[in-house]
Amino acid sequence: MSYIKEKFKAKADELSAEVKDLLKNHGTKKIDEVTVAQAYQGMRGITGLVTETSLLDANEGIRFRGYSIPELREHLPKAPGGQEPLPEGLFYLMLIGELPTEADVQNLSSVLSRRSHVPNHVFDAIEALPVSTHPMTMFTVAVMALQTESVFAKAYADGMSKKDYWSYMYEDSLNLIARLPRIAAYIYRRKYKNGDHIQPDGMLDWAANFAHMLGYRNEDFKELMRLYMVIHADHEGGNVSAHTTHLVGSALSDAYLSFAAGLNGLAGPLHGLANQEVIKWILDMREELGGGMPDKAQIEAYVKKTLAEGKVVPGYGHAVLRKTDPRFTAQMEFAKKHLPDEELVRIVWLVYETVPDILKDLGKVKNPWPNVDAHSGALLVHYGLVEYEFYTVLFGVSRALGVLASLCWDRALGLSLERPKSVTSEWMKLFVEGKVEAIAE
Ligand code: HAX
Repeated sequence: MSYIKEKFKAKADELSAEVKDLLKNHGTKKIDEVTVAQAYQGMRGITGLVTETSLLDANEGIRFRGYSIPELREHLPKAPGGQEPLPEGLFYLMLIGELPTEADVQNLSSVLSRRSHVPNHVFDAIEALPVSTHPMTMFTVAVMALQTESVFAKAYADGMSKKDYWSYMYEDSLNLIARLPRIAAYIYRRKYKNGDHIQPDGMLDWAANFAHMLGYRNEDFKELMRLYMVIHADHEGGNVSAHTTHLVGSALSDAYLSFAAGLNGLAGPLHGLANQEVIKWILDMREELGGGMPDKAQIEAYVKKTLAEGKVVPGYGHAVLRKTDPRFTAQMEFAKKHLPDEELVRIVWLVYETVPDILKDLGKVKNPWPNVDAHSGALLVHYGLVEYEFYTVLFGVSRALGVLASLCWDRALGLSLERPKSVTSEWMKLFVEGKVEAIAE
């Protein structure tokens, strides 16, 4: 067993014992109550999930095992000569709960490189789809095709014991993370570069190799990919992609089945697809205004038009956050350092100065501030990655790090099949009239 896997097992055994005690001594203690509005309105604010890898604060933003994004940028190991954190290090942190050393990160980089072979039938499955297919659909199909490689599914079919679930989930998770950049790059080169594919470079770290296979040689773009893969990796457990992966995994579906389900949620415009919607919205605005840099009044008018058409302003708002997303700020800092004069970036900043006041004036938007998706497209366009339908695939590759680390923990802690109770509107009406009692199991 690899030393990282052994370390994970030791941590998992320790926490499993603590959770057993928690359940034995405090299992009936209430942590929340549920209102009628919460049942209808997306269960906002109900604390009903346990996710070890990260925790979101409405005002402060995300912390991964206690570390904020600025702290990750400071403390996680970097590539030689680089300044952005390596995503392998974040994966280690989410899995083990401790900051990795340089050697830990190098070890993970080479493990991922060794496991990155993708069988041909996965590429055949992608090729079977029309080139016009949305990249996220190709990506999910490819992950499903890769499910043939699940060691968890094979071991389950052979009758594995419950105590070994974590081990096979760990192997599947590492194998899947290792293979995703190759699959994503294949989709990109097939759809946008006439199928002119680029072989992996085993000497590069996970994110730099991804940039290389996409066809980008620029060192700053590699740095952007490292940062991008870190900041999109996890956002605690209740967001659609994380929750879906966890939910499907709770049926003992393997990592491939669970992650593919999560990707389908990420592909929705209110979640991960918002990154393509943002840049599309900005480019449409620029075109409608005749090209060039718009002024604040023009942006204001365009935002009001978007709202009048009954649409949302993409990249703004959040179900939990109530301040500017630190993932937006991290990208803004990157842009200030590397590409302060890029016109699209300056438009993003002017939109940031304009949109929050307009959303506040609507009186119903709980968070008028930008989220992670408001900035990412402008950075990618600068380096030449202009094919915005691909952006959610980048998000998906990164999201694998968080949701798969979580799946390892789910199986290590023996978390149960997820099965909350639902009621009908008929029941709800009787309940508010006092004709039926609240259901407590
Ligand atoms: N533009 C216009 N109206 C907005 C809005 C926005 N950016 N954000 C929220 N609202 C509206 C809602 O549509 C809702 O209107 P109705 O009552 O008429 O239905 C009202 O304000 C209250 O919504 P809320 O409670 O503030 O927000 P929710 O928790 O319901 O939804 C969303 C959170 C992120 C879905 C929402 O803010 C939104 O649609 N934003 C734009 C899409 C987007 O950027 N999504 C990405 C989010 C981050 C993420 O997951 N990235 O992957």
